[in-house]
Amino acid sequence: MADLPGTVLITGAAGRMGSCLRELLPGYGHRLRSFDRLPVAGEPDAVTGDLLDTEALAGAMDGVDAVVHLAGIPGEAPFADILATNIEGTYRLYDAARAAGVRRIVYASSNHATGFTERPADGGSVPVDAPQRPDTYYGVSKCFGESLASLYADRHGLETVSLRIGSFTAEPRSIRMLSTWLSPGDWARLAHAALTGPVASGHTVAYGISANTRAWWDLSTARALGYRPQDDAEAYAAELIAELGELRPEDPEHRYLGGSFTQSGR
Ligand code: 15L
Repeated sequence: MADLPGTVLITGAAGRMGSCLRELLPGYGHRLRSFDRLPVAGEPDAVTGDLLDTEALAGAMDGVDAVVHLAGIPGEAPFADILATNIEGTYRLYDAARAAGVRRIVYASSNHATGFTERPADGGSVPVDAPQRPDTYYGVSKCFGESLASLYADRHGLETVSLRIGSFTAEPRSIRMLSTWLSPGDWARLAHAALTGPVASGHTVAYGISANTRAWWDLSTARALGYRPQDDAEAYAAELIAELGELRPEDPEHRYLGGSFTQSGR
């Protein structure tokens, strides 16, 4: 395993996934700096700024070895908003990192980059090299981010890891989440592995879920980074199924892994 990076910049640090990393990653020995549109209390080093603010981004990169890029719109939105924040903003983030000589970027992609993939009929898992099949403009922006990561790895030699996150919640809350859940503890394990593990051919794409018995996605590339998930949504299955019933043919995720995102209809 590679050495621990120096300062790790977390964009979207005030959000749910960022707050989890701010709490748990120092326990793995990481030194963090937060970047968010909202002020992050209690962190003198935190940078308050927008992804489109090139100057704020350049300042935030000072002395940074690796970035975990979480900032962005977390679901479907009008295309103009997705374009500005998720596409233009992600480009500006990558380019500021390149200019500052950052070594590695870990990018929060999403399972919605492949949301129009059909659920395997045999109950097996979808391989990580299945083609991109975005289910929304949001999903398209995640495909863009993955392509940008590949370009910056090939052209500029940045190490990049794109994590197709499933459903990050304290506990699974739906039948779909029995397959897609990523627990807070596993999220910290995955982020640590993505920051420190070996990156094959400059850019790695990995799904980000817990060790769910009903997993829909193959975790082999996440495991190759050193990720060892410890939680399994199955522990909640009996209770959730008693409350909600099994997946029915009319449920959107019965056919497509992206579930309701495939029906967002914008
Ligand atoms: C995502 O990408 C979203 O950011 C999150 O809010 C959830 O909807 C998640 O996917 C999911 O698929 O559950």
